[in-house]
Amino acid sequence: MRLEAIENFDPAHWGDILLDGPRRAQHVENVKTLLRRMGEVGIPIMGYNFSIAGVAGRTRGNYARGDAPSVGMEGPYDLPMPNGLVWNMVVDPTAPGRETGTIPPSTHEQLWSRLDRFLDEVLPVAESAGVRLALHPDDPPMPFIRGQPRLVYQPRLYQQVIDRHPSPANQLEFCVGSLAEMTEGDIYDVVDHYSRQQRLGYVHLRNVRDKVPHYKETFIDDGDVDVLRVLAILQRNGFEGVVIPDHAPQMSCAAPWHAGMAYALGYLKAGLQSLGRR
Ligand SMILES: [Mn+2]
Repeated sequence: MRLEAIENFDPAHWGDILLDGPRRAQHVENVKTLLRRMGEVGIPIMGYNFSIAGVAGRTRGNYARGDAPSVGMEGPYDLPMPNGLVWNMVVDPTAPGRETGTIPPSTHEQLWSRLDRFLDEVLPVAESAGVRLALHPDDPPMPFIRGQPRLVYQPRLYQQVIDRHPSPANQLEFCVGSLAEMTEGDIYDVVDHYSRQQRLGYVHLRNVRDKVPHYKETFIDDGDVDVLRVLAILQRNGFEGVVIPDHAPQMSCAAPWHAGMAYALGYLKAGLQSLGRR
C-alpha cells in the first residue's frame, strides 16, 4: 500500500494560524515539521481546510433514497463559536470564558490575508520536501458560518487561491460535492476549468441535491451531479490522481457506514472501468 495523502491538520496543532492567535509561530513550525516528515516518508499530498468554524451547521436526517440517513442543511447556522473551539474541536479546555465567551468574528479580508501569510511561509518548505498542499473548499459553502467568514464558498474563489500563490505545491482538494452545493457556477464547467489547469491534488467525488442553505447529500447515482460525466471530464483533461467518495449515505445493515461507502466505491470503480481505466 502506498499513501497518497493525509487529510486535515489537527486543529490543536495549527488552530492559531486560522485565528491569528498567540501560538501562531509555533503552529507554523508544526506544519513545516509535518511537511518535512511527509516528504521523508514519501506521502505526496497534504489535504486541508482553511476554515475557522469547519464543518458546522449541517443537519442529519433520512434524506437519501429509501429514507437512508444522510446529512444536509436546513437553513443558515449563525450560533457563535465558544472560546477555545476551532473546527468543531475544543483545542483549549482552559480558555477564559469558554462557557460564556465567544471567538470574535473575523472578516473575509482577514481570512484571506491569514491564508496568504500561511502559504508564503509553508509553500517553500512543501516544495523542497516534494509535498503538495491541497485546499478543500468550504463545507458547507456558506459566506459565513457561526459568524466566521469562509474562504471558498463559490467556485470562482478557488481561482484566487491559485492566482495568489502560483507555486506548483499549491493545489486543490477538489470536492465535487461541496462545489455542487454552491449557488453559482455549472459543476461541469467548474470541473473542466480547474482540472484543465492541472491543479487538482485529489478529488472528493460525491453527489448532492439542491444548493446551500437547503441541500442534501444523496447516493452517488441519485443527486444533481452526473458523476460519470465528471469522471469523463477528469479523464479528458489528463487527471491521474486519486478519486475517493468523501462521504456517503448509510445503508440499513450491520455496517451502515461501510456499506454506504462500498456502494459509492463500486459505482466509481465501474465508472472508471467504463472509461478504460483500471
Ligand atoms: Mn469533501
